[in-house]
Amino acid sequence: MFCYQCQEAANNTGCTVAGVCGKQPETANLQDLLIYTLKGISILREGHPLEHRDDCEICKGVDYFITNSLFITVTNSNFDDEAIAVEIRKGLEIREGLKEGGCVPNRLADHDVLTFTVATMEEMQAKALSIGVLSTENEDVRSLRELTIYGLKGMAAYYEHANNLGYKKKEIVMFMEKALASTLDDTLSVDDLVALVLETGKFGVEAMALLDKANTGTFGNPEITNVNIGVGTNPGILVSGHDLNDMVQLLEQTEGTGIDVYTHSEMLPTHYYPKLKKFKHLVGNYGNSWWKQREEFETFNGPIIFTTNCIVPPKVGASYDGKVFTTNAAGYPGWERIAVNADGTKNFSKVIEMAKTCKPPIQIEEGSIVGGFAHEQVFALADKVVDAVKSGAIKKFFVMAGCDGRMPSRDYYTKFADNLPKDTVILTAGCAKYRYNKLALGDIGGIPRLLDAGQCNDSYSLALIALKLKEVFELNDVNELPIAYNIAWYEQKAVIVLLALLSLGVKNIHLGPTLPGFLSPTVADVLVKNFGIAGIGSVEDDIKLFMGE
Ligand code: FSO
Ligand code: SF4
Repeated sequence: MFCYQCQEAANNTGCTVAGVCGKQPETANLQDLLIYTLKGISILREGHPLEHRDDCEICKGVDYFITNSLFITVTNSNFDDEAIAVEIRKGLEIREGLKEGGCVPNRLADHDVLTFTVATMEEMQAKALSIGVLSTENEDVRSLRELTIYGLKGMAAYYEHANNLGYKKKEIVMFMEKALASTLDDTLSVDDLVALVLETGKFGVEAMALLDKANTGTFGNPEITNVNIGVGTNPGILVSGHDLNDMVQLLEQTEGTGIDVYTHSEMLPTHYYPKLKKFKHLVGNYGNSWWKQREEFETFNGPIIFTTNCIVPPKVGASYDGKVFTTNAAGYPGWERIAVNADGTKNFSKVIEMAKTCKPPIQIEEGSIVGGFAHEQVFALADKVVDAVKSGAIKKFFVMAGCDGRMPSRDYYTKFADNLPKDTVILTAGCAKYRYNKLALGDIGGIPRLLDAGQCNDSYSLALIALKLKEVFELNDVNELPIAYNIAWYEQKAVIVLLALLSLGVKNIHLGPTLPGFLSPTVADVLVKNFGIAGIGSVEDDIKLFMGE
């Protein structure tokens, strides 16, 4: 195996024996082969006109297959070899169906990706050895191809959530196909691939905008909310991941059953949406970010649902091992999957019945945290914010969005938030917030110093807020605003957030705790020279640097 797609890649160069995330080599190989299979489908499908996609029998379900397969390969999403093998077989069937239906490639017509066959697990493992990341020899080309693919994985994750709520945009999937096909095209130069990376960012903005529309259109605009971090006295179901469509169905199905529902990690923003927070049995947020699950699931007592990543393989003998369910792209061997019914709904009755037999959660924290500062809520406070900037009460905003992770060096973000001057405000989104969302950071004239917009995809809200401030202050360039970007990354959704910010013209983003291992020195140099991308240093030095001291 060779995988270097996340921030925890071994030695920041790549996992080769087993994943730091717990991914076994066989699983990594199957994920590589699934991506390879998608490239074949993409070559056949990239030219399909938009109109044709709705009424073509062969194409039905292919958009979903592509996005869901990309999502399956996102870090910590799916560890289930059998399930991934099923997807590979499905992918080959789709490829053959497209060929039989008369689809002809516009490029790469002789490529192995259009004809290879594998049926058994052994054949898949053998095939995977020659098509993985290292099969691209030139390290710059490899870096740009993988940067594109990781951006697509993040984009696919966001697209899938929007799609689950009935919001689609075929142009986004068409771009995914073009980009996937391009990663096999040896005629493309390094410059072409740099342009492809930037275009990926542009479509990343589109995917995030679509998801924002889906979430706010379905559940209303997030509003300021105090979220309980203690527990109630009923048994509970804990929901992790990012899918709000699963969340609403579970809330409806648990209403009146005596079962409480809790959010974990990236599900916290559920509490901010008017049409979700109205459920009285949505009791609180239990615990912290994804990597704390091994201890927090032990004390929760009730069943847990993973609607997406981030899954941490349980320790042998973990008490919750038999109580975890997965759905969508998430999967873990031995954990039961909640399937989608023909009408698009899901039946959570097994989880609910299990919860009834469980003890209530053990309280691990008490009090509340505040959030819900997505674009409309911040726009509603715009006058206050603008006055505070004009009066000098707010000197600077810090965008500290992104992911949390296990590395002890991520303490940097806690210290950074804690040591920022008191006349600064942090704008956050994603699970990165758990490094500082329980600190007593106070407020500035009633504006909390930590404004949580929501999940990592809600970084889109932070971009809209920046654009709004640019308009209010009549500036020409978003980089003239008193906003600094100190972003933490872990997996591929953070990659698309980064590329999206670059495509919106944001410069001088600091990225940590380490720069991605998949950036070759040349590609890193391009990002540094054109966009001012930088890593992080010490808390003291960085605060001085950002504050212009
Ligand atoms: Fe975190 Fe995991 Fe949302 Fe990621 S829970 S790390 S970037 O999946 O998607 O922020
Ligand atoms: Fe390693 Fe990250 Fe890949 Fe897991 S996802 S194998 S930790 S690089």
